[in-house]
Amino acid sequence: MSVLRESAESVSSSFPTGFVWGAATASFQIEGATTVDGRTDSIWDEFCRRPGAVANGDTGEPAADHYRRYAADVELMASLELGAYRFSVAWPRVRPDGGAENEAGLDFYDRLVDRLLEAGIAPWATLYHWDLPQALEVRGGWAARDTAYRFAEYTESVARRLGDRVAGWCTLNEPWCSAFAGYASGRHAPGVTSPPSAVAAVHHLLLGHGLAMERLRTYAPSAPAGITLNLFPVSAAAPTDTSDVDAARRVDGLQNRIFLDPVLRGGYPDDVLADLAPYGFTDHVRDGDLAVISAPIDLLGVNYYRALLVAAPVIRDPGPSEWIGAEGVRFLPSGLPRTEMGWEVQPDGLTDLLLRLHSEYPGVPLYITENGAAYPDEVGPDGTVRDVDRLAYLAVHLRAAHAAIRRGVDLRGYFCWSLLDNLEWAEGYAKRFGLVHVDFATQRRTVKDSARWYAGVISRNGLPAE
Ligand code: IFM
Repeated sequence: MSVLRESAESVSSSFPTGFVWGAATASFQIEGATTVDGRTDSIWDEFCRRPGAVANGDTGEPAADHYRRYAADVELMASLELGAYRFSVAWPRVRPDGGAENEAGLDFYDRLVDRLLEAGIAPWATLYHWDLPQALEVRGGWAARDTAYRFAEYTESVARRLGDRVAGWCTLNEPWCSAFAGYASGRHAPGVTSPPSAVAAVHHLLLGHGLAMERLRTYAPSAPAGITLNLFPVSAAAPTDTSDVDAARRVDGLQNRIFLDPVLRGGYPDDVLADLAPYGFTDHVRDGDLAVISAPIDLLGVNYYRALLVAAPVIRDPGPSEWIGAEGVRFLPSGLPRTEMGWEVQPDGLTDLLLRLHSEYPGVPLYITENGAAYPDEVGPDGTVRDVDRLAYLAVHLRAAHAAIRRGVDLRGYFCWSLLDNLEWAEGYAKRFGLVHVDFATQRRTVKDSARWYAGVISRNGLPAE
């Protein structure tokens, strides 16, 4: 029997009652309309204009034109049985140039939220998915402490307007990318290659998270709120080789613990502080900051794509690197199949990661806020998209999530990345992560087979039998 035709009778793994089933997107990746209704440039608008920064010279226009097509997109979501939709709010719409509030920008999210609620879909809002107003970058961006306070101010604007209707809040999406890809390797906006700026950005992003949580508690007190991190299981290529083990420790520190520990344990890990000492990390940490950063959160958003197998550096100082204090580390293949991003498909890593969070950072409900895969999808002559690889990817990752739940992990939801094909940052539009195919020339949407399969999972609240 084809997976797509399996019936409710064959359900073998049910998810807990009330499990949140959703899909996620981000403002700059789908909205387009970058100069409309008062929006001003974000760092990504500026970055896209740099020759060679983004594949094929792609920009935030037209993206998936969601700003204009949001109502039809909500209908599409309803047809896919989504219980929740995780979107991000564009800071440069709400406070253009990081300055005064812009009613027209807030109005868009107001309309979106209302439309979602009318369709019976819970709105989940992320406040920062990388579109910092360019004017704030000119004033130092996340390397400047002031940006954390501007972020809190912007959060207040959003929470005051949407706080009565949003069902779940994420302050930051993947601060690792904002700090290290944005300010160390420069492969993301703002394209800076300065390790001291990157470590400053880590702390100021986390401070911004803490200050934003305070505003959410005041202006949106009824919905759960937290932060979303891109977390990776990290292991040493040769577990008995002390230099591989040390390289894995450093990578785990920079990727995972540098964010988890301050938020959930109230302090930066000692080994990470030692690794980052040459870059002046602690110069940015002021009395009281960690209390703000570690105020309780209601949820931890986990974005999972793959695991990292790490070997010690063979060279030192290989140029701009995201791995400050671990420059030159090598990431080895495990020999598993890869997605179009070149990322290995490693569902067991998701179970391992969830179990680790459950045991080392207990007590916080977990949501998978992103998981998904890019494949080179095409609309066939019959008008369908037979994305068998994505369907298989989702199936094995949902099984991995279910395995973690069976072992006691408090996992409460899953948001597939992504609802729509979109601008995959520096990779441009060529990498398609959507459940729904977008023809960027015509804006025609085509529901992929994986989306129909996922709709079946949602309606059964469970996976089909293997
Ligand atoms: O597209 C991104 C998203 O914006 C953040 N998390 C990873 C996705 C795939 O690279």
